[in-house]
Amino acid sequence: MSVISEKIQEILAYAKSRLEESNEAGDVNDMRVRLLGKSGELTSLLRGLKDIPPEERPGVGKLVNEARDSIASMIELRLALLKRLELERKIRDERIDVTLSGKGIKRGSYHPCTLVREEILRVFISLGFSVEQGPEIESDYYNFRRMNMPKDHPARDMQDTFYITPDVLLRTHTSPVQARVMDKSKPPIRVVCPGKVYRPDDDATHSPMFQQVEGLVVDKNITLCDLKGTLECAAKELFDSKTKIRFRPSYFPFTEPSVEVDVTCPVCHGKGCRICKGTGWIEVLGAGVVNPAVLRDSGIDPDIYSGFAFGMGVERIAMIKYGIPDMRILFENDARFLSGFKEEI
Ligand code: 2NM
Repeated sequence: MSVISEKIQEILAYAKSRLEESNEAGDVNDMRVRLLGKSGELTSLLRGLKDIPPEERPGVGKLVNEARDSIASMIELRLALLKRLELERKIRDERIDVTLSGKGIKRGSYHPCTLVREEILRVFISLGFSVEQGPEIESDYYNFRRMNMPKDHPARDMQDTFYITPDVLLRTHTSPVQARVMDKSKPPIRVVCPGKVYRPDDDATHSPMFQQVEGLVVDKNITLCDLKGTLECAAKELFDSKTKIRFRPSYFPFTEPSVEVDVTCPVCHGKGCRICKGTGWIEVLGAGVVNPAVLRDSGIDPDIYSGFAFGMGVERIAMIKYGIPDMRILFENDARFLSGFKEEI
């Protein structure tokens, strides 16, 4: 009896010291198997009960069972302690310092052409124009015929064209939008038409796809003076308030008279520099008084109404405004270039 009792005390002491050294739940579970499992020492003590005198068996059995219970509760206590320590470690190590400054999300910026297009629109909207858009795939009829350019017209060579079929093409200008506006509305008309246009040219100053903003005003008594006043006002808003403009005679089939419009160089203010090639002036758009034939084809009586129209290339204005030497830079989408434009619309 006392031998077995000593053995049990030994096992209990062993269990206590080993459990106190166990710092992982896995080790504690190994101990459970070792001490309480089928081939554990307490189990073999129970098996040995048959070899001791029958009258001693109940007492020994009780001792062994008490030892089992006490080891089981030591194991549970140890596991609970380890779990609590692990939680405390996590709370300590994984704490988020909410006072640290954030990493910051990189903010995108508008493309310079978007900035310029929206700025142009803003200026004309402030002058009472409304904005209209139309299809990029157009009919020969709206793109050319309605712009006073029948199939054999020499001016078609001025605007080399991407054809889809002989009668369907990628619009070469946004003028067809204005023809559609004249079809559906009566004067007074004041519209600006922004959008992508397509021409098969590709070099430092031409891209096969570029953006235009064209404008159209039709009302009674509209003259070249109204055109000049409107464009002078817009140029002062778009560049700077000291900007002057000048008209040079030109030719478009859809306007008569037609003009090219120069502004005083926004970089050197007329002194002469790289951008204006030393002339102090820089060409920014084409314009004119709407050809009476265009009005008539649109169902507007040219004896009662007259109009002016203008058209500008957004990329070209962006190049002038930001001193960009090659148009292709605007289409490469190199983030190092684009991220320099932080203005808001
Ligand atoms: C330009 C230059 C001059 C123009 C004319 C018309 C319309 F619809 F009235 F006929 N739209 N746009 C026009 C006139 C466009 O771009 C350089």
